[in-house]
Amino acid sequence: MCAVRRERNFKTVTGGPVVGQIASEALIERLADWGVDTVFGLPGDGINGLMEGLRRHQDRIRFVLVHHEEAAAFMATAHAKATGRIGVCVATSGPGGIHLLNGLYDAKLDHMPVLAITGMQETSVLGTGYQQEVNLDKLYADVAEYDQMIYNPAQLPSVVDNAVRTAYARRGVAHITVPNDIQVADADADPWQHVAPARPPHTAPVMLQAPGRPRDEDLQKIADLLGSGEKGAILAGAGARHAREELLAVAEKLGAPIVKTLSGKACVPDDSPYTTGGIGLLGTRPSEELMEEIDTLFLVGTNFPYTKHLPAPGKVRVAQIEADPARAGGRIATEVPVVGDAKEGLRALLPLLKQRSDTSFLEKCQKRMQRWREHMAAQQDSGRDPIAPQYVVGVLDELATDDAVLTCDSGTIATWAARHWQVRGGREFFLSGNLATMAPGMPYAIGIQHAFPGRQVIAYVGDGGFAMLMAEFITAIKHQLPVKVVINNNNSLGQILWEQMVLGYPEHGVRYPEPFVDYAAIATANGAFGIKVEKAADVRSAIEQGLAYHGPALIDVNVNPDEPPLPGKVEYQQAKKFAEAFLRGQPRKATIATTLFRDKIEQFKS
Ligand SMILES: Cc1ncc(C[n+]2csc(CCOP(=O)(O)OP(=O)(O)O)c2C)c(N)n1
Ligand SMILES: [Mg+2]
Repeated sequence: MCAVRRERNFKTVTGGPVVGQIASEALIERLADWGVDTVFGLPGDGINGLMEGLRRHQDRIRFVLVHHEEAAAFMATAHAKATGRIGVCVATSGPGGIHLLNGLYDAKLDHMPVLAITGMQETSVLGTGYQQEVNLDKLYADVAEYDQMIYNPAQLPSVVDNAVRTAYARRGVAHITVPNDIQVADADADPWQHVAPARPPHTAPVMLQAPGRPRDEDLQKIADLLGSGEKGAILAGAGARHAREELLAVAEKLGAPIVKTLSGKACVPDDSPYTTGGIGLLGTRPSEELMEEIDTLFLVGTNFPYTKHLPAPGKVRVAQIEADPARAGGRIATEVPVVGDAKEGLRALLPLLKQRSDTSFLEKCQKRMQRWREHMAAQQDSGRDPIAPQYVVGVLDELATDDAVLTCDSGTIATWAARHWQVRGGREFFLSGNLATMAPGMPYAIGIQHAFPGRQVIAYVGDGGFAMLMAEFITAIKHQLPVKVVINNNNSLGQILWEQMVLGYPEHGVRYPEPFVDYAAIATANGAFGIKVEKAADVRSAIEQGLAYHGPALIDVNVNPDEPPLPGKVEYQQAKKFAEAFLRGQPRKATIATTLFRDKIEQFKS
C-alpha cells in the first residue's frame, strides 16, 4: 500500500515567496517559546529559509554570526555550560553541518544540552547525488541523542519539543535537519493524502527535571559507609558545581578533604581549607598522595575518566551520588552508587552524617597543601626571561575580578590554569573536559560573554588552539564583545612535545618554525586592543591594560617553550622515559634541563 500523491497545496519559492507563515517560523517561534534567546551560526544556501525564519523573529531570538561553524557549536556548548539552558547552533547543509561536529561532540562528551539545526537538499532531489548532499541525519547518528529530518511542516513544532526535551533529559545533542523546500513551505501545509490518518501530537514546550533527591535509605547507606572509615576523601566533579555550600558542609562534618576534577574546579574555592585541588596529571601532589592513603571515597557528580589516578581496586570503600543511573558505578567498584542530584542529595545526607572529631588526616592534607601552594607561588617567578608561563597566569589570577570566567584550551595551558587560576568568589572555569579538543577557549568566551554581557570573560589559550579558530576574535570585534584573550604563545604544540618525551621519544613535528607569530597585530589592525609581550617585566602592565579595555582585547605573550608541565608527583617510570628521550637526541636539552632543574630545586625548598 502506498500513499497516493495529492496535489501540492503549498507554494514554494519558485512560485514566489510564501506570504503567510513559513515552516521555519514555526520552528524558530517554538525555540523562542522554550526560552531560547540566542542562536549561533553561519548561513548558506541550505538554510536560507531558516535564516528568513530567524529574520522574521529577530525580536525574540538574536542570531550571532560567526566565522566557522565549529565555533558556533562551541559557543552553544559554552552557553549550556554557563547558563544551564540549551545552546542552539545552525549550519547549512553538507559542509556547514560537517563543521559543527567537533563542537557537538564536545557537548555530547561533557553532557551538555545542545540543539543543532542544519539544512538539507530539497526533498525532490534527495538521493540523487545533488550538490552538497551529505546525509547529515546519518552522519549525526553517533553524536545525537535525537536526530530527525523534517519531511512535512506538520511535524513542527512537536519535533522541536521532542528535540529540546531529549537534549535536556539525556543531557546531550539533538539534531533537526530541514530540507530547503520544507523550510519555506506554508507552516500549516500538509501536502499528502493520508491512508491511515494520523494527527500530529500537539505537544507543549515544557520540561521539568525529575526530582533529584535520593531515597533516605540509600542516603543512610552512604552515611554508614563514610562513617566506617578513618581516612576519607570526597572527589567532586562538574555535576557538583551548583553544590558548593553542601560540599563544604559535608567535608566539614566528615573531616574529609575535597579533591576536584578539572571540570569541577569551580565546585569549591581553591583557597578553601577543605580542598587539595585537582587530580590527575594536571592535579596537585597532595591529591595524588591522598588517593594512595584513603580508606573511603565519596564520589559526587563526577565521571572522572582517568581511573589510574583513583585508588587501586579493592583498597577503598566507595559511595557515590551521580545524576545518571547509566554512569553510576562506572569508574571504580562502588558499594553504594546512589542516583540523584548532587545538591539535593548532599543536603539530605548532611543530617545523617556523624561529626568526625578526629581531623588529623584532614590536617595532614592541609599541611601538604600549604607546601604545594608555596611551591606553586615560587613557580610564578616574575624574574625569568623567557617568560615563565606560570607567571602569566599568576598575574591574570591576581588582576581578574572575583566573578571572572576563565575559559581554557587543551594543552599545557590547561595545566597552568588548573594550578595557577584560583577559583574564588563567583569565579568560573570552563574547558573541553572529556573531548579535550583544542580551540574551544575563545568561542566559549564569546558564547558566555553573550549570555553575561557585564561579566569579565577571559579566554586563556595556546598559540596552537588560538590559531585554529582565530577568525573568531574578529567575531568578538564585530559584535563588540569585551572578551579578553590571553595567548600562552610557546610557538609549539607544547603538550604533545612533553608527551613525546614522556614516552621516551625525542620531540618531532611539534614546534613551529621561528619567529613566533605576532597575533596581537590581528587585534590592532582591526580596531581592538592588542599587545605583544616578550619580556617578563611587561606582563603585568599588558594584562592590566587588556583587562581594563572597554572592548575585545588580545594579549599575546611569548613564553618559555621549554617549560615542562610536570605532574604533581613525578613517577619513576616517567622520569626514566624522559631521560631516555634526552639520551636519544632530544633537541634543546640544555634549556629544558635548566627548567627541570629549577623546578626540582623549588620542590626541595618546599
Ligand atoms: C583538535 C585537536 N587536535 C589535536 C589535539 C592533540 N593536542 C592536545 S594538546 C595539543 C597542543 C596544543 O597546542 P597549544 O594550543 O599551542 O597549547 P600548548 O600545549 O602549547 O600550551 C595537541 C596538538 C587535540 N586535543 N585536539
Ligand atoms: Mg603552544
